[in-house]
Amino acid sequence: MKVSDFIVERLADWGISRIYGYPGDGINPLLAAINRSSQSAQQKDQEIEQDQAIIQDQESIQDREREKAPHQAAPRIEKFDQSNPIEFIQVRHENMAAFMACAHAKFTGEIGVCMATAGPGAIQLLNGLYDAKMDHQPVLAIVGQQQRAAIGTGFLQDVDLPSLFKDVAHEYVHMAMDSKQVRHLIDRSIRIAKAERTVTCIIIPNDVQELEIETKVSREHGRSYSGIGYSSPRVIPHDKDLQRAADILNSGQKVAILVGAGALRATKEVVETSNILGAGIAKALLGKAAVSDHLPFVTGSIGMLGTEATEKMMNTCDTLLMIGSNFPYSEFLPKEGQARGVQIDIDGRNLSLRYPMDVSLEGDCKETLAALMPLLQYKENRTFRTDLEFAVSEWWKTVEARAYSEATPVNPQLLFWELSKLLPERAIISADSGTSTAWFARDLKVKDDMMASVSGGLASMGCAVPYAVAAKFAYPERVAIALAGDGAMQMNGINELITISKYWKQWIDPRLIVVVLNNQDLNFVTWEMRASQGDPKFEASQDLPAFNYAAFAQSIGLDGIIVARPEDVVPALQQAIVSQRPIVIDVHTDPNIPPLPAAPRDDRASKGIRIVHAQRRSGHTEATPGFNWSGAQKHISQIASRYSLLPIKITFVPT
Ligand SMILES: Cc1ncc(C[n+]2csc(CCOP(=O)(O)OP(=O)(O)O)c2C)c(N)n1
Ligand SMILES: [Mg+2]
Repeated sequence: MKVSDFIVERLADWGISRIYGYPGDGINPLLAAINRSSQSAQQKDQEIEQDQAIIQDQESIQDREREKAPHQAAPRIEKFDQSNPIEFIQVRHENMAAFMACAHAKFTGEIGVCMATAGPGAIQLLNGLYDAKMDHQPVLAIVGQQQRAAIGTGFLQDVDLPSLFKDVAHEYVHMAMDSKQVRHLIDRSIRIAKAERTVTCIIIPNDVQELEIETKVSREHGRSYSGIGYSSPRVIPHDKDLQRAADILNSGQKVAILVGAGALRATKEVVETSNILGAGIAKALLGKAAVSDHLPFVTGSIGMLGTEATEKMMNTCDTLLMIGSNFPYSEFLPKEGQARGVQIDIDGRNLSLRYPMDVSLEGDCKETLAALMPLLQYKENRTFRTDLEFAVSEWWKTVEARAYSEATPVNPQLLFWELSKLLPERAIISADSGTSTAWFARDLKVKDDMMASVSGGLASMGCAVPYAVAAKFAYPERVAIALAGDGAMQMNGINELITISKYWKQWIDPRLIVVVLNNQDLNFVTWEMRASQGDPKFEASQDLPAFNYAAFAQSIGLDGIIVARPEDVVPALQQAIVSQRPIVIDVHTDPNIPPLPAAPRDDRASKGIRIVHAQRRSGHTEATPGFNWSGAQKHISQIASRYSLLPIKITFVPT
C-alpha cells in the first residue's frame, strides 16, 4: 500500500468525510489516492446495490417458501452498509479552504480538514488557519512539499513549510521524512487538534506520498505504534470551587451574564441559570447563537457593536458571570471593583484575563452550569431583571426606529430588521468583517435553533461566503445565509460564488442566500477613520468600484436580485427564502449610516460629532451624495444628550 492510500484510509478511520482544498504537484499522489478511494467506494456501492438486488430476489423467494414451510426456510441474509469515501471539495483559493474547514468545525463540533500544495498553495492557507486558531477550532491542514532531496536547494516552490506554519500550528507541525512516521503524524495531528481545539499541520513531501508503507508492522526500537480515537473529557470544577462561585452569585443582587462561543452548546443551562439569578444575558460576537434574541432578558451584543441594554446592565450590575467568552474589550465590562466576578471557561488560560474574577472555574460550560445550578438560590427580588427587560424592549424599539429612518437608497438596518422576521427555522448565518458584523451583532434577532458565526478573533474579511458554503456541505437540508460586504465580495466572495454554482445541485435543500451590502465603500473602516481620528473619508483607499453582484450570480446559473429601494427589501428576502437555487441579493445600502457604538463612553460621541465636522469642513459632502446632514445631526445630538455628553457643541461648518 502507498503512503497516500494509507493517509486517506486513516483519515476515513478517524471519521473524516470531507476535505476542502486545491490541487498542485505537492499533493498529486494524495489526490490520486482520494480518487482511488472514492472510485473503489463507488464500485463497492455498485456491488452492494447488485448484491442487495439479489438479496431482495432471494428474500422474496424465501418469503414465499416461509409461507409454505416456515421452519425449513434459509436464514435472512444481512444487508451491507453503503461505503463512505472522503469527499474532496474544490474551492477557488486555499484561504477559502481553510475558512471552510474552520466553519465546518464551528458548525459541527468536528475537526475540519483542508489540503493545499507546496509553496503558494500552503502560503494561501494561512489566513483561514489563523481564523481557526484564534477562534479555537480544531482544524488539520495537510500540505504537500517538493520531494525530500529538493528541500533546501531553492528548488521550485521550496518554501520552508515547518517555519511557515510554526506559529499558526505551533501545537503540532511536522514533516514526514519516512513512511514509518505517517501513521503517528496523522493520529497525533488529529488528536492534538481536537484535544487542544487548535490548528495542526502535517507536511508530506510528494515522494513520501508515493512510498510503499508496511502495513504489517514488527516491533522496532524508536517506532511509535499510535492509535485512533479521541473522546473529549468531562471537565467540571471541584465542589468547593463551585460552592465559592455559588456564594458570590447568591450574594449579588444584580447579576449580569456574558456568554461567548463556549456557551453555544449550553443554551438551556445558561437560560435556567439566568432565571434563577434574575440576571440579564449579554452576548459576545461568537456567542450570538447561544441564546435567543427573542427572550426579553437577553440584552444582546456587547462592546463597540453592543446595545444600550447591555451597556446599562454592565454599568449597573454588582456581579458578573462570564460564560465561555474571551471578549477582548475590557472597557465594556464593569469597572474594576464595581462587580464581583465568576468566570467559567474550558481553557484555564482565558480565566480572569479581562476582569479580575473572584472565582475562576475551569470547566465545560454546560457541565459546570449543570453542577452549579443546584447550589444557586432563586432571587426573589426581580427588580434588576424587570429593569433590564424594560431596557431591552426600549432597545428593540430604538432598533426598529433606526431601521425605518431615512436613508439613501436602502438603510442597512432595515435589511437586518426585516431579515430577522423572515429567518427560516434552523438557519445558519454568517457575517463578514465590516458593517455587516455591526448589524449582525446588534440588529439581527436569532432564535435558539439557529447557528451564527463570524471571524471573531481574527476579524477577517471574506469569511461570510465560505462559512455559508461549509454550512451547506455539513447541513445540506438547512438554509445558509451569508451577510457579506461588497469589499469582501470583491476580495473573494465573488469567486466563491463559482464554487457554489459548482456544487449546489447536490444539496438536498439548495437554498444558500448571499446578501451583499453594496455600499461601494470599505465602510466600516471609513467610519473607524472618522470616529477614531476624526479624519474624513480617504476616497483612494475606501471607494470600491461598482459591480453587479446579482448579474454575476445569474451569469453562473444562480439567482440574483438587485434591491435599490427600501420597499423592495421584504419582497426580495421573501423571494430568496422560497428560491429553488442559491441566490445573491445585491442591496444598494447607504454608506452614511454610522455603525456608531450604541453608548459612547469617554470621548467617542464627541468623535462621532467630529466625524461630521471633519467631513463637512474638508468639503467631502460632494463625495458622499445623499448624506443626510440633518438626520446625522439629530442622531448624534440624541446620543450626546442621552449620555450627558453636552457641552459638546454641534456645529456644522458650511463648506
Ligand atoms: C482580510 C482583511 N483585510 C482588511 C481588513 C480591515 N477591514 C475591516 S472591515 C473593512 C471594510 C469592509 O468593507 P466591506 O466588505 O465593503 O464591508 P462594509 O464595511 O462596507 O459593509 C476592512 C478593510 C480586515 N478585517 N480583513
Ligand atoms: Mg462595503
